[in-house]
Amino acid sequence: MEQHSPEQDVKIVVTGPYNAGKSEFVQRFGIKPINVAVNGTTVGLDFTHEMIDNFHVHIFGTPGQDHFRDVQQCVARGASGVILVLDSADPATFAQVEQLTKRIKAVCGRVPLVICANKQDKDGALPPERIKQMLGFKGKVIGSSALHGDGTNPILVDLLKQIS
Ligand SMILES: Nc1nc2c(ncn2[C@@H]2O[C@H](COP(=O)(O)OP(=O)(O)OP(=O)(O)O)[C@@H](O)[C@H]2O)c(=O)[nH]1
Ligand SMILES: [Mg+2]
Repeated sequence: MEQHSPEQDVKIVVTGPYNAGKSEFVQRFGIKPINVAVNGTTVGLDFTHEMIDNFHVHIFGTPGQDHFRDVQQCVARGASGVILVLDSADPATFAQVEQLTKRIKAVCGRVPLVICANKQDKDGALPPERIKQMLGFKGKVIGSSALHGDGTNPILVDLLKQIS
């Protein structure tokens, strides 16, 4: 008889500065993604789920605006991995990475984190290697264009590898 390994539930949180493309990223997964937003900005959360290998992945997106910091922590609590989305063409927002990472670690602990260098399709987008260097980040920085669905899946797969 064919053997099936049991599926494993995994919660992933997608966070990052305002307007970086978090909701667009989450929208690339699952059948009917949810986005709780007002006038195009997330005020609640993004949510979707998808099977990847034997993982049933539950993907939660946080708001980006700083005054929603309590909501960010509420949405992120208990996640086993973090995708931190940046707008690669907006380096002024990179200064928020440290504070956001601290805020998420406070509720998730020291879980694997991948930086998504999003909006690679935009003129002036900095390449992932340059962003990694600017941040002094030791982990993975992977490029994507969530708008076109380019590079989003490999980022999630890479994070899942680090979790399993
Ligand atoms: N060119 C380009 N635009 C993108 C990309 N990803 C997102 N956008 C656009 O950037 C804008 C903001 O995207 P959102 O996904 O709403 O950003 P967010 O990070 O969820 O924003 P908040 O929830 O308000 O913090 C929208 O107009 C998106 O269509 C991308 O890869 N390339
Ligand atoms: Mg959003």
